Amino acid sequence: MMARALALAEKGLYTTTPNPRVGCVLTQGESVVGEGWHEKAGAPHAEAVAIRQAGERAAGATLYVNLEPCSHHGRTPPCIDLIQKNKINRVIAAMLDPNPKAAHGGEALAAARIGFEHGLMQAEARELNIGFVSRMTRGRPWVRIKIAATLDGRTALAGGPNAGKSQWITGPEARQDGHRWRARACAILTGIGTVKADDPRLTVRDVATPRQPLRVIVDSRLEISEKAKVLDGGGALIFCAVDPGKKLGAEIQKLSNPHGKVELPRMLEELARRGINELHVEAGFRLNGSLVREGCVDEFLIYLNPSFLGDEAEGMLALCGISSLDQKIKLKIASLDRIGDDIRVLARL
Ligand code: AOF
Ligand code: ZN
Repeated sequence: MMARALALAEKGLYTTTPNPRVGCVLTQGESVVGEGWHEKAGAPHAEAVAIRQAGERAAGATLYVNLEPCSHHGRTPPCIDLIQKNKINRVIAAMLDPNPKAAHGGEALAAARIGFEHGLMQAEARELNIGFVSRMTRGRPWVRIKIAATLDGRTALAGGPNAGKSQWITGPEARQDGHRWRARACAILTGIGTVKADDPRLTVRDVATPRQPLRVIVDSRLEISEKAKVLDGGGALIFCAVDPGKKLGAEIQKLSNPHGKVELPRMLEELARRGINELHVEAGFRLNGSLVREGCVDEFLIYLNPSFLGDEAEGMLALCGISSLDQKIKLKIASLDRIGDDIRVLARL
């Protein structure tokens, strides 16, 4: 039943931001009497949808949900009130709610003598809402750097007439898979180097989604051209380290560090403040390296194409100052898959 609740929650993978992905199943004995999932902020919570579907059969039912029912009046009324009113007998949550404004619904239910337990499939539940948990507990998004590289770790040509060219290293299946990861992100981040070299749109195209992530550009000296495709349609957000003298049809925010660069950890706090749970980075080796050096990265999504470009081509990460093997940046492989002719590695710091 909890696996079903998680599968329902996943239907909101592309849409619930800034809210968590939540699914709910109501049962009477062995049979399911109601199901629901949260579609988007402002829409009913998963519990409310499932209870409505169950109607009179909600009384005496067991409720499975991947997140502790909320105790607060937010955009919708508290789910614990609905649970009590509908005489649910027992509530099983995969995990407690890390949102301090909505938490402790379980305690309130127990006080009202409704059975409450949590911990069933907790690891899967945390994984599904990894960005929401990160924002609530650390005040920053979960940061995922996506890289497409050759087997020798090269991401673009470095010199010659095609310097900076990186389209395309991986095959169409891997590129479409990359768009699915873009779609689930709340924001997509790149640097001015990539804007100049590739002129990317940073939109989700290869998969169907009703929502486009926020586009964010790190551009310390505010060098971006007003014709850059990433600015098309407006709504982008640029972080810079100089006083913005020009208008670009995008929001510009100055966040400078003493080196005249964008203060990256503060940028993450700022993105969290704006409700960004998962941040998807598609940048070049310079910004990737700065993010790693400043402790701003949680995981790498790396697509490896079975080819070589050789040592003169650009690498993945600018990491100066590693002089002993003890200093190497160690990762744990979270998953390993074949996507078309390429390999996909998800590795965590
Ligand atoms: C959801 N969907 O199914 C559940 C949530 O301000 P609101 O009303 O949108 O409430 C959002 C909070 O409610 C959310 O951060 C989480 O703590 C809690 N539970 N949220 O969006 C749901 N059950
Ligand atoms: Zn709720």
